[in-house]
Amino acid sequence: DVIFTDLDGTLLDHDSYSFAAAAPALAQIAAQSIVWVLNTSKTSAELHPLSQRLANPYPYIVENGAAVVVPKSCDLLADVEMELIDGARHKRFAPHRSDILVLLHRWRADKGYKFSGFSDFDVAALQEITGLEQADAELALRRDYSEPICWEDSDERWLQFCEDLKSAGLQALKGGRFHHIMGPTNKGVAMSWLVSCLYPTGARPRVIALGDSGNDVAMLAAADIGVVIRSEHHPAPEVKNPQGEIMCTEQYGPAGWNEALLNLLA
Ligand code: 2M8
Ligand code: MG
Ligand code: MG
Repeated sequence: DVIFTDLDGTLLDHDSYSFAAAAPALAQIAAQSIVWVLNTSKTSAELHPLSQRLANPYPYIVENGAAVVVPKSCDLLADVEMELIDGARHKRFAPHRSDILVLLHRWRADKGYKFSGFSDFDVAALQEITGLEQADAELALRRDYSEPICWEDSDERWLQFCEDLKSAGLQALKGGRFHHIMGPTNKGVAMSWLVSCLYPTGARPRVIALGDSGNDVAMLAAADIGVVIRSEHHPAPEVKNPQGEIMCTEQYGPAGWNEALLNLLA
């Protein structure tokens, strides 16, 4: 097996960001030496300490499929051409955030859309909305490829805004709290690319993916087993036309993650 997992609301509790409830399944993954890949909305800056806290030595996928990042300590994908950013190697699938911000701020000025995004927040404001610790909020603000926003306008204006995004080759993906404005990629695109790099020939392992929100749907649909993690905060996203099997957990967040993986790896 190979595992791809979302973090917030999935392996990490939506409010406390704790993964304590997933400890038994994490131990099982380590015992079986299973390759497991973090596939998240979070930034490369956030993933650097977080992957260490989780004792995960593998590449990770950041900002909703915007890039696969191979940290300095990991020697996988050595023969793949990548950009070197702050000592880590990035395979990029999306435009830079600076290009996205130019458009968003122009539209807000010209068309009067009402929204606020990470570029409007300071560390304290982001902590207030997300409950992140100060150091973690600082890292979440260091974004390379996407802009999470809170929409403060009507549903009708939202549809208009989505049309504008589309004409510019951009899209909005729904995370647990924010709409992520980003280029034409997703967690499924980056996952499939990484699977074909890790297993270029012969039999591929079974691909298990776990996630709780709309931004996870493409990853869940592209997996052999897509696990929808139940949320206390929002309804389960609908996974249309899955390539494999879809299952939903009984328990919420990391407890659901633990439940699903202990069953699947038994
Ligand atoms: C944002 O992502 C979550 C993921 O679902 C959301 O949309 O609610 C990201 O900006 C991420 O960088 C940050 O760590 C997280 C904190 O809740 O929020
Ligand atoms: Mg999530
Ligand atoms: Mg996420």
